[in-house]
Amino acid sequence: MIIIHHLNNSRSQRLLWMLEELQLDYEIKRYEREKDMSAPASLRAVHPLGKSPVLEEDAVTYVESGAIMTHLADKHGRFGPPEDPEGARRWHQYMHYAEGSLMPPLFGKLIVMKLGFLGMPARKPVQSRLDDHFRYLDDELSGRAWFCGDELTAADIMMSFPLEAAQARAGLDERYPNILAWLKRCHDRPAYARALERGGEYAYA
Ligand SMILES: N[C@@H](CCC(=O)N[C@@H](CS)C(=O)NCC(=O)O)C(=O)O
Repeated sequence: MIIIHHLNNSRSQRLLWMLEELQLDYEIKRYEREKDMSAPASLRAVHPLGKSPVLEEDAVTYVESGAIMTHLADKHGRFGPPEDPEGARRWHQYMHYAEGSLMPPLFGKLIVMKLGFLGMPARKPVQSRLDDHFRYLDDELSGRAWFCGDELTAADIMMSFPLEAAQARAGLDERYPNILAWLKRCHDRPAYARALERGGEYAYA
């Protein structure tokens, strides 16, 4: 049995999507963010870092979205790296890029905006870094439906959270039509809709 420790409005939503794409049985344990957006202390009883997602399967505890996705893709033989070398290269790149390159400036923007007046001098440079990413990604999606080619892979599922958050609060708009079309393709998938239904509150869809 799979148990997913799911925090509302968080990265764990994309793991529900992956589980729905794989049509697996799973149980959701829910956690509600505190007023300051942090996870409740009860999540620390599951893993010392107290972050979501956490996946438990066969008495093993998995953390880090990318590692969890890779484990699921390997185990079930679906949504992993495409067979063609270019598709596989892209898959590995985007599995890392989502958390390693795109989330840091998004988090930076969140902090800078929270700082209000104090954060003013940092607004432009942070947004300019984000715009570099959006331009690059829009170009990457030109002429291909998904990040690695013609088929949805776990790399797309990893990329969904940062790009949803970017659309909600970091200036990802109609200047980047290929990304918006890709987001729509993600949101149109029946498994995505089922994951939303099961996950509860999610501000970014
Ligand atoms: N790189 C980790 C990040 C985990 C993470 O920071 N999760 C956020 C949810 S979006 C969280 O639990 N935040 C609550 C907190 O930090 O207290 C992953 O992808 O799994």
